Amino acid sequence: MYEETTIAAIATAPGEGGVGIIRISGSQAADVGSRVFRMKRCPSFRAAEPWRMYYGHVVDGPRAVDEGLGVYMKGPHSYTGEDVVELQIHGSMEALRETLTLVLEAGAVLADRGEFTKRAFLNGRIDLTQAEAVMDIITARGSAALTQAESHLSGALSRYVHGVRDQLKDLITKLEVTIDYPEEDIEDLTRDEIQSGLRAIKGPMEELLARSERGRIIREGLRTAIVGRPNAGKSSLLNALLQEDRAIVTDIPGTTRDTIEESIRIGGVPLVLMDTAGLRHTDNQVEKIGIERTKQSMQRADLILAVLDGSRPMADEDRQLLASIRGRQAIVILNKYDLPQEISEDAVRALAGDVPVISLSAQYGSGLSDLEEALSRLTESQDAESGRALFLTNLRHVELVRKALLAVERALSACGLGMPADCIAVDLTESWHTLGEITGDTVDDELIASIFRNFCVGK
Ligand SMILES: Nc1nc2c(ncn2[C@@H]2O[C@H](COP(=O)(O)OP(=O)(O)OP(=O)(O)O)[C@@H](O)[C@H]2O)c(=O)[nH]1
Ligand SMILES: [Mg+2]
Repeated sequence: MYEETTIAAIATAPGEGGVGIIRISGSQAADVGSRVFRMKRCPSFRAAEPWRMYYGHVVDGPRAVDEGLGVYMKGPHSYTGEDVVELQIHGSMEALRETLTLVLEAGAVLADRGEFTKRAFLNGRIDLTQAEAVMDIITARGSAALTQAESHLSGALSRYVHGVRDQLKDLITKLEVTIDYPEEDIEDLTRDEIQSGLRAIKGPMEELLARSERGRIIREGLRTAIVGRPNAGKSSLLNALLQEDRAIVTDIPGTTRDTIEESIRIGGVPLVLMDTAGLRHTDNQVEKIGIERTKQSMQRADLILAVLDGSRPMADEDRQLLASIRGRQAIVILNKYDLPQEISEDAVRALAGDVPVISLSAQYGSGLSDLEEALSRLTESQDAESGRALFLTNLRHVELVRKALLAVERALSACGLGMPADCIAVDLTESWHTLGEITGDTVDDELIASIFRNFCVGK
């Protein structure tokens, strides 16, 4: 089916750029390319030396539309595994659109989102984890996310999944021997073997899932909630970190009503900073809703920046806040350090436990570098961890591993209860099948279509 159509799309980002690329893939790629691109030293792409750049012009009949370079990549040694022609022209939207129109008139059809990568998958060039890694690289925020995506692209996740599936297959085979002779019970030896085999799978799988929480942070950023009493200086702190006047700052308590989210990068990991409505008792309806949102943000946060006005004695709201961050990942900020201080670090630790306490002045910027340093230390340790181990950065993979683990756990307890071999085999087969969905060995067309729908056009 796929060989029948030749697809084309603009592969570079919309907007102005020095160079823009049109990608054409399919059995007719060379012919389609030759119809719109006239090369100086070669009559057509069929006659061209593959993987060599040729200078030429995009032409519309006698009219030259743009000049550029054309390259022919012969299948199966191309991104899609099919014949591919890429035209590198000037990166103006006008030139690219006009060239794409000519390419479509010459016989190509417009590519769907992710269709180039989908063809690479269907042609067996890459598996599903690698296809998804391509998209993760394109959308990576921060160096740690990029490192992980690259490792998935190189097949690290596939190798892990294949390894576990092989182990499961071995165990299933051992069980099948017993199933074929139903009158015989599973021998103790086999049972022990199966149990220890399952334990060897279970442990690493649990570790992988635990690490995948880190994976989410790397992908989406460390969700950081700035919370505290009204007028403590939360919005001032947000603005100081962003180095711009993003949030409204006034001396009226209760200025911020809605949660404001902004992304910044400190160290290799992105932070999603959330400025929130100040915590206090109020009868104002709008402020009440704002405070409710603050509480939600706090719950969802990976990190809490608890801001206190250090120039004023601790209030009940401050005490409640400090007590609520006990045991959470948090940094306490004593703001307004430019004024005489009323709150000591010891008083903070007595309520919040052993947390970093940083004195600074959001308004004048002093002490801000201490906070940035503390944040970078936090993200650096996450960076270092990410460099070493494999993790799951994709929610689809997390869900599948979780499901596969449940099946392994069921099989283990079935073993322990002395259940018949075929019962155990059912769970193991389910686990094997579920893991196969990660790499795409056992997926249906519907799922594949939905995965590639999230891709961008031209990839
Ligand atoms: N002296 C001094 N004043 C500050 C400092 N940081 C903030 N302020 C002042 O404190 C007041 C409140 O600051 P905001 O940043 O609006 O406080 P907030 O915590 O966002 O307050 P709400 O939005 O009402 O919850 C403003 O008048 C700021 O100028 C500081 O470091 N030193
Ligand atoms: Mg505010």
